[in-house]
Amino acid sequence: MGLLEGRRALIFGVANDHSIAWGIAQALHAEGAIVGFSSVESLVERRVRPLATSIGSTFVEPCDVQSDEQIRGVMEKWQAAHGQIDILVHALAFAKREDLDGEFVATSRDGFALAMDVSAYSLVALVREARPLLHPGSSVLTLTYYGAEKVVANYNVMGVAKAALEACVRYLAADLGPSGIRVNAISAGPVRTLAASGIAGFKKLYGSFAETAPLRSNITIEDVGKSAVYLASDLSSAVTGEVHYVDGGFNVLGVPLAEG
Ligand code: NAD
Ligand code: 0WE
Repeated sequence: MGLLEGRRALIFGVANDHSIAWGIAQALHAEGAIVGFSSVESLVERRVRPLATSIGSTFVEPCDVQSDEQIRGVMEKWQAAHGQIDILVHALAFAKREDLDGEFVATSRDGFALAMDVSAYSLVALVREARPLLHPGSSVLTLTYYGAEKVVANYNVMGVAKAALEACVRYLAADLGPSGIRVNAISAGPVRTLAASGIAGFKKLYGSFAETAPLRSNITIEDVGKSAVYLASDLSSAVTGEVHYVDGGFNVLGVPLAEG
């Protein structure tokens, strides 16, 4: 008997089999959850549908999270197909590539607004549109990164957006807690996903992470999936508004220098 037997999970943010959202989908599925997906239209048929099929899932709907109307459409289709949502996963972010390099002070007004809209506000919009389908015991999960708290070179406007996202988690947890709905974030260490490819300095950051983190290893999408099972399940029944680190202990270091 799985920890999530019969639970229904709707997951936003699978791009390919390297995606953190895919690691979460597989882990939830392995514990018995029924999983459905929403991704940007261009990825749906070629990338996401085959992955969904591989775990027996038929629900794959396109959605640009910048559109309330498209989000509403996905929730309506989910309700028709599955009824309620037991687990809602938000695993997406976007900033202009030019804003993830050089000085943060150079960030344009529209680059700032875009990063905030896609990477932080979209969680609020997803939860608002999903709210009629959420119920006591439902769990909402998002993905964040350490650059929200401390300066990480080149992360720039995404750090500001992740700080906003983490604050959204706390305010949403306060709003939805009285309804028995929990909202948490996983702060993951660096993972080589599509969103990390071609990022200035990512390779160096990724390598030094494994040399420095207390557990002396990079983290995997399977590691994130296992913590997602905990946060999605009754195992975390009294946990809400939290940022849960899946980073091999990196965030506890005061002076992150490789030793021994
Ligand atoms: P990924 O590229 O696999 O996933 C990012 C997803 O965001 C893609 O599926 C993309 O289509 C989606 N997306 C972007 N703009 C969108 C829009 N307007 N509407 C709908 N979807 C949109 O990369 P990932 O690393 O798995 O990213 C998932 C989450 O994990 C992100 O929130 C990211 O910030 C976070 N995260 C990543 C790392 C890392 O090192 N890769 C570390 C910590 C947190
Ligand atoms: O959240 C992220 C990445 C999010 C992201 C990635 C891209 C690349 C392609 C958002 N927008 C875009 N826009 C694009 O055009 N991470 C946690 C991974 C990441 O990104 C970094 C990192 C790390 C870690 C950027 C700079 C420095 C470190």
